[in-house]
Parts: sequence; structure tokens; C-alpha cells
Amino acid sequence: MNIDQVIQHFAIEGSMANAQPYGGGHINDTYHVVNSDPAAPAYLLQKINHKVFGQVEGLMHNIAFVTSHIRKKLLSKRDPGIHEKVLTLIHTKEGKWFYQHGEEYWRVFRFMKNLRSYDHPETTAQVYEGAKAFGQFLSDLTDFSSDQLCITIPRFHDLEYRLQQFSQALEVSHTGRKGQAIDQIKFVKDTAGELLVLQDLVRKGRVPLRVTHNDTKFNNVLLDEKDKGKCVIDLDTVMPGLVHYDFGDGIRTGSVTCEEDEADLSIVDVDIAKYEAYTEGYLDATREVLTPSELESLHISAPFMAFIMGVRFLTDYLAGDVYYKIDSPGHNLQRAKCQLHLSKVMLDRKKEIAELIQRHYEVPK
Ligand code: ADP
Ligand code: GN1
Ligand code: MG
Repeated sequence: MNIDQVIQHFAIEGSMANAQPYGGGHINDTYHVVNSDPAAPAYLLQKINHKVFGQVEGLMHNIAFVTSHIRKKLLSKRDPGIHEKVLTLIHTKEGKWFYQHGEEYWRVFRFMKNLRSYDHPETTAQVYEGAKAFGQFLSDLTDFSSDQLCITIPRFHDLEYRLQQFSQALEVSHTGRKGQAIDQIKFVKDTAGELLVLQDLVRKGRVPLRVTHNDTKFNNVLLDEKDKGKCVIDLDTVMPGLVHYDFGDGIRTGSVTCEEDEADLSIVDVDIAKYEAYTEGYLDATREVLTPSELESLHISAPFMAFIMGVRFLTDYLAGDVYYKIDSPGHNLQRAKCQLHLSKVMLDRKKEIAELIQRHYEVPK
């Protein structure tokens, strides 16, 4: 179905002039819809990846619940910037949150024209602001009951489960692909134990399950022209989870020296100034709600997220590129090499990083 036909099913103001592919997400297809009426809003149209998200109805209810919860908070504070601080879903002319045509599922948001995201933030001020917005998102959802949420991807950041998928992919993988990934396969096997500690903390009840975003890639927060953090977007994976997932994925993508798929591993590193800015921003919005055990274990977050992403990219490479969108046949392997290397770099610097984080949550005596 073409975009012109799809958009006509939604209750938009004005009419569509044109639509361009937008953003660099690995899962859904996104389009920027320009309005023929210059006084009417632009829109963001997305085709939801139904192979990845089996329960579209539940997923869309999650987004509607979460955005309405945040909107109510902003209204109660009489926040004047409300339209830029939470996503606005546009319903279909039949009053549904998505339009289904056969196996295609579509949704529309209002496009926030004065805001933008950064795949790779340029300044520590941007990092601080993005982190604070992600932290505020977590704080705003502390009183949101997770019973209302549909689990859109079960065991999403469960490392034991991701390692099982990795082992299964190894069994069925082409010898050629396995041969290309010998070093990464060994690294995953040798390092997994160190990162499974996070799962142990959950099992022992040391850290609580919260309502988390679970995909806090830095380009999932919008900043304004003055680089003020405004709106957290991409809410498909809001589910019960650990603060470590959100804190860690922001660092993995916003406080590093390279892109997610950097081929030159010699330049893959953490940018310590940005790491510190992220920590400061995130804690400025969450310090009041996080428990001592969460704070003390935050330093494991970023290597954990880099590692689990590395495992997932490697699994997809071994399985024949069935999950993520790719630009070339070796793309998932290149992403895996970069993310696994990043997790190693961060584990090698763990003492320095733990001290840095501690400085930001400890109250001076
Ligand atoms: P994906 O799942 O493809 O990552 P996103 O929902 O993150 O999709 O959208 C892709 C990009 O589009 C984002 O990184 C952001 O730059 C931009 N974007 C998303 N929603 C909006 C919005 N409501 N207003 C303005 N820009 C948006
Ligand atoms: C996917 O859709 P996008 O690009 O925001 C993935 C995330 C990964 C990310 C890696 C549903 O997110 O878990 O962190 O790629 N989303 C899903 O870039 O698997
Ligand atoms: Mg996104």
C-alpha cells in the first residue's frame, strides 16, 4: 500500500504534500510527512515491524498509556511546553491507534518540527540534556503500574536468553560465517560470566524491576534548538526492566568515540567527559528514586548493554541476518565487532568508571 493511501486513514489536519524516509532505525520504517497546508502540522508515519513486534495492539496501548501518564503529569504542573515534552499519537478516522492493511501495521505521530535527535552527540551539554530527559522519563514512570503493560518482546535484555539464542545460531550457522567470527565467538564465551552478575542481582532481589524504556539509544531523545532535552521517543519497548538498561544504552551510544558499527576498532573508546555528563544528567533526574544497590551497580550498565548488543548482532550474523536491517552482508558482524570491543574497553576501565559514577551519587560528608 502506498503512503498516500495509508495517511488518508488517519485523522490528520490538512493533507499530505510528500513523504520522505526518515531516521536510521534498525527495525521499523519511518517517514516524515510534509503537509500541503503550511499552517498545519507535519507528521511522522511509521510502518511497525510486525515480525519483531507480534502484538501490535498491545504495543500501541502501551504507547497510549505511557504518553497519557506523562501528559497528565505535565498538565498537573501546568508545564507550558507540554506539546514538545511528550509524543502525540494521531488516531485513525475510525478511532484506532493504528491502521492495519493485511500484514502491514501503520501509526502516526505529530512531528515536532523544532526538535532534533543526534545519532552521535557533539557536546557534553547535549549529552547532559539527553541523559536528564531519559532520567526524567524513568522518574515519571515510577508511579505507573507495570500491570497495564503488554510485554512487547519477552526477555528483551535477558542475557541468559540472548546467550541461548547465540548458542542455537552457532549450531545452525554456515561454516563460512562462523569462520569470519572466530574471535568474537570466543570473546562472548569468555566474557559472558562477568556480565551475568546483573541477572544475579535481580534473582537475589537486590535491584528492583521498574518501568523502563529499554531502547535509550541517544537518537531516541529530542533536543531543541538550544540543546535543551525535551522529549523521549521510540516507545515500542517500554516494559518492566532495570535502570541499568536505560542508563547503559544511553552511555553505549551517546558517550563513545565512534558509531555503533565503527570498522576501525582502534578508535572505539568511551569519551570520559561525555560519560561524566551522561551520569550527571541521568542522576540529576533520578537521584531521588534510585536505591543504594542500583546506584552502586550502575557502573556495570554500559559494558552490559554493549555486550548484549554485540551478542545480538553476532547472533543475527550467524543466523543469516534475519532481524536487523543491514547495509551490506557483513554489517551485523561489523556491528558485533564494534560493540563487543566497546564492552571490553569499558570493562578494562571499570575501576575508573565506577569511581566517576560514585562521585556523582555520593553526598559529600
Ligand atoms: P526508529 O524505530 O526507526 O528508530 P524513531 O521513532 O526513533 O524510529 O524515529 C526515527 C527518528 O525520527 C528519530 O531518531 C527522530 O530523529 C525522529 N523523530 C521521531 N519521532 C519524532 C517526532 N514526533 N517529531 C520529530 N522527530 C521525530
Ligand atoms: C534496535 O529500532 P532501533 O534502531 O531504535 C533494537 C534495539 C537495539 C538497537 C541497536 C526492538 O533499535 O534493541 O539497541 O537497534 N530494537 C529492537 O542499534 O530490537
Ligand atoms: Mg529510534
